[in-house]
Amino acid sequence: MEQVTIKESIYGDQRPALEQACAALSSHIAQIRAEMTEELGMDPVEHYLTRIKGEESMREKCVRKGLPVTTDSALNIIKDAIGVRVVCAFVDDVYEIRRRLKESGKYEFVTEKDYIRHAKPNGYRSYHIIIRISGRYYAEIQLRTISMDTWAALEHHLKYKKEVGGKTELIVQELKRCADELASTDLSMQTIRDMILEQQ
Ligand code: 0O2
Repeated sequence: MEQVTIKESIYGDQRPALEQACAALSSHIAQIRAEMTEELGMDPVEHYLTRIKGEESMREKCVRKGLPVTTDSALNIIKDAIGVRVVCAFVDDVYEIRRRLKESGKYEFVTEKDYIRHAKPNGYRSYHIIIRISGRYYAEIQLRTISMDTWAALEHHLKYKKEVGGKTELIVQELKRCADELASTDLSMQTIRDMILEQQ
């Protein structure tokens, strides 16, 4: 008789609790979004996504980091089993959402990386926060603007393509130039929004 082997989840028996923590974080972001929409008279969030890192992707990350492929590595050493990406219209909204998350006092802020004020050498911009929920699960929150998100998606896509004809250096330079131009456009858009708000 054919034997079917069911692979155990890398999250062990923690998966339902992890999903609950992810759902609670998602509702909190929805609540912040609703409050800000009410106050600003416009929705500051273009879209947001929450996810539990896929089984294979988590296993691959453990291997890539030289860690044993265990529930402990997945939940306690790697800190993005829960992931949230909030894509905002304007740069100020990124910092405002960060402030509201922090001031809610609901989470322990473990690390923060401001790749907006300090872009990565390749031009990557985003605000990353690792939080701990109820002293148990880690989550990575990425906050960024639409332009930053578009650039990251494109760069991610290109990273996996083979460069043809030794043009790698040029591609890297051009990507960086695009990232800087988008950042400058973000600043102009923010200034326009500030002027509109002042007029109102
Ligand atoms: P995935 O598959 O998207 O989750 P970490 O690797 O998380 O332990 P690191 O690299 O110091 O630690 O974290 P960092 O810099 O905060 O980056 C975490 C995530 O941000 C990455 O997750 C990417 O999703 C994204 N990111 C960081 N740098 C870049 C970049 O240059 N380009 C793009 N497109 N995305 C980036 P993972 O785990 O690498 O991958």
